[in-house]
Amino acid sequence: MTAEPLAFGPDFRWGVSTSAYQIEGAVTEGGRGPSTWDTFCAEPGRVLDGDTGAVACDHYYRYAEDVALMRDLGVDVYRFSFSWPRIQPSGAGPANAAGLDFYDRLIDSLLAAGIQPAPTLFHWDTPQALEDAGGWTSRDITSRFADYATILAGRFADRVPMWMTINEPVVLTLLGYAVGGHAPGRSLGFEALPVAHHQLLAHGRAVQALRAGGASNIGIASNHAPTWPASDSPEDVEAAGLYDNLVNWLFADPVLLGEYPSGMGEAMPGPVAEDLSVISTPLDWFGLNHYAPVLVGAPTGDPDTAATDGIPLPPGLPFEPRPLEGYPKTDFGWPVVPDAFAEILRTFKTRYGDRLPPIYITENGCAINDGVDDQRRIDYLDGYLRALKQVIADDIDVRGYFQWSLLDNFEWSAGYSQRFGLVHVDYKTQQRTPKASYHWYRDLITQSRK
Ligand code: PNW
Repeated sequence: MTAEPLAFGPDFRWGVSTSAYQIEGAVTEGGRGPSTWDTFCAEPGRVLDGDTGAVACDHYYRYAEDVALMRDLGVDVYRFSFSWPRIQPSGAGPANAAGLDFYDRLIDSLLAAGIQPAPTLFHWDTPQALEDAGGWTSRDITSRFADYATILAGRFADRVPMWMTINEPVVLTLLGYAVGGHAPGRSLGFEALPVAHHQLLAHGRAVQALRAGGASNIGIASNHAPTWPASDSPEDVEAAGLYDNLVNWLFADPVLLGEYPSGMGEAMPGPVAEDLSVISTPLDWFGLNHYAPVLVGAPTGDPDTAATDGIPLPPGLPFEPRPLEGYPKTDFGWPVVPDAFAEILRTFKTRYGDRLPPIYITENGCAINDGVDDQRRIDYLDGYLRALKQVIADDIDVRGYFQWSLLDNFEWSAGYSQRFGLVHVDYKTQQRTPKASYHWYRDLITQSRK
């Protein structure tokens, strides 16, 4: 059986994604201040094998080699993130010149290689000093974030053609503050809801600050996936619906509709109605990160039925994630379900209609730990891109796809055990070796431009 060749039109934008803490290293250099992830990694038992991002891929020093890898790959766009504690070591006050200089060098070398820089302002590395003052539980951080956005626009708006504010506010809320599996490691349960509101408000304020500073073409990078009920029982359907509101619509509705899903606004702090008008400041595009669907049922009280990736969930939750069987799995244990990718895109179209701006896929990829012979990554990408192509043919306006990730890198609480890269990294020598999937992706990009 030979499938039709996979190609997209010549205008479709191809990219790769990374984030600062996951690749840069050099955490005490160039005047960088500590972030919550430096602190979290130093706490015993938080990250697998005690790994940290102290060196990571040494990208701070090897960025030129990484830009050359992207040039040879042929991507149009590179999505990376600014490290807030490199730009403002304590999260407030004047910019750190050496931090800005690093991103100048990176951005200029990307432009020289014909690659558009597409930075994210915040990918989870909160300056520790801000965390000490309450972090994302405190409304004050939204003012700090707006100041930070102003600094970035002032320095880079002349050269950066595409911007995004915050990466996956849902993951910082749930893993960072509700269950504590990510930095800052807090276990607030439902008390973490203000963290969602403050990130959304920070997003809206940053959009306004970026535009005021001359930046344009602004979006967000939000993680979304279908939530499937574990059975047809009314209890499971209700539990899955709740979970769906919490992980998907709590984050997308305020941005795209200017409202919270019903009942959820009341749980939020501050002048919520006023805030929603800032949060829904129109975007030029919506960035969607997608990995895998989630199966959810009503709580059984049996700790063995819940799939929590080893993170203990607070007791008394009204839902319970369950293992999704019957699909191949990546080495991280995430199910491979290309149809779910199509489903979430169609759901966005149905839910938001004309209020949905053009979409970019700002992350998609898989952990496959097979070294450079990563045929299983090629199979994953092929399946997900075929699903995407079908959705585009059905008239959903998706303008680009940014694969996660260019390099194997620091996979948060899983340390270096999970490899998402198109390029293999030997963490002892820092040697980069393109994998089979890198060559496959390059050929796909070439084909699509014909
Ligand atoms: C994203 N989940 O994180 C992040 O944006 C990346 O930094 C990360 O490396 C990548 O996906 C792979 O994990 C996620 O639990 C973390 O569903 C957790 C989930 C999804 C995405």
